[in-house]
Amino acid sequence: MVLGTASVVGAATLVLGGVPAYAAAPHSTPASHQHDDSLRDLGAEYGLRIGTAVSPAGLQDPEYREIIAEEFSSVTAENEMKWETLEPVRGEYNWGPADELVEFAKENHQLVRGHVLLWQNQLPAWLTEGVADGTIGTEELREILRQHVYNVVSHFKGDIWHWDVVNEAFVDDWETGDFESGIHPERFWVQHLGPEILADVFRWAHDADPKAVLFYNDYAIEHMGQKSDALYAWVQEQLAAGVPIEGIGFQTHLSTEYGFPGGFQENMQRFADLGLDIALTEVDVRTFVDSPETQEPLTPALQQQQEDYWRQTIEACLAVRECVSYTVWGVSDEQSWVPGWFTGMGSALLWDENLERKPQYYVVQDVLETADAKHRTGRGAGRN
Ligand code: 9MR
Repeated sequence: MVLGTASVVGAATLVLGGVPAYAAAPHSTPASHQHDDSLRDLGAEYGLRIGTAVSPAGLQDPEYREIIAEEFSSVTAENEMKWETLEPVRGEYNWGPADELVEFAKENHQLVRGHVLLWQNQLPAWLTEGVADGTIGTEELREILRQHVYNVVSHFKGDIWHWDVVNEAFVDDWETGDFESGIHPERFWVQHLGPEILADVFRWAHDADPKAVLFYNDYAIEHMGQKSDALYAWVQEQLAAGVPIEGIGFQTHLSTEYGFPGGFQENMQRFADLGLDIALTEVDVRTFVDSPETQEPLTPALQQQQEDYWRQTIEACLAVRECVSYTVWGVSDEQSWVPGWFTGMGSALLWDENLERKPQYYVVQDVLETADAKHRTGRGAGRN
């Protein structure tokens, strides 16, 4: 992801300002919310899978495992299906960590979202260095990619519900320059193999596992804007050309620095109306916190804003019948990617660093318990 420098500087200043009184207050559970319905059971009433990203560290910890098993009905490997982890040495695949997660999912009757086939990040050094020094030329690169897609999709064939086939290929709204098609010309794969490579990867993945549902996945496409419009136009073209794109993954990494994405529900709906499934694939809501260790929001207003954003994400998903999965990007704040990437920010998930449920957990639970019964019909009847 591209980080805004302004936000990083702003965060550092706020943290230096000291710890507010609110930071010391423990999370409280409202009396009316002390019930035991898990998110996965509540989601099941709508045909909605509730998922989480899982890391090997999480999978080793018994308390963590228990939460993942009890609360979630789908899982995504946070990093273990990415190319650098799967093939750190050319020709030598390291399936172990990903296989372990797939096994765990089977034991716990969970579906697996495969993440990710084509992405410019977390590529193995042998690949990027080979391209940079010219020892891997264009034709060979294309063949390496094709082989990788076949290897990976075939290895997991039958075990993957959704594949994030292409990840983060479009230009962001805040980037300036002449980006006619909306597909970023400078990201690794398009830079070296041209924009048509995106469609090829969908075709290869479909050949290797015709039953997996194939997704385009991205961040900052939640709101109606240039990026989501460009993606929408591109997807329409691809569908007309018979490219097997079957879903759109809205990552949904939100921050209290920005407003809630404008038109989120309508935006999901327009993609759904093209005949696509919708997934919220990496939901988290970060804010300014006291420290990376304790991750207490700096003010009650920020905490409130986070809760409000969580409510709106799950409500928007429920309101779109084609929204079949809602995945949060990790379990506890302690293992979230956020503090490492955004100085001064955190508290982005539903469990705190002690694996206690946070107020935002109860917000999501409450929406699932009280949402309009009309959302309970029809969902998931299609491809899942
Ligand atoms: O959560 C992942 C983190 O552990 C990795 O260090 C990071 C490296 O690129 O990737 C994070 O996951 C990303 C996901 O794969 C794609 N969308 C953005 C996520 C957060 O950066």
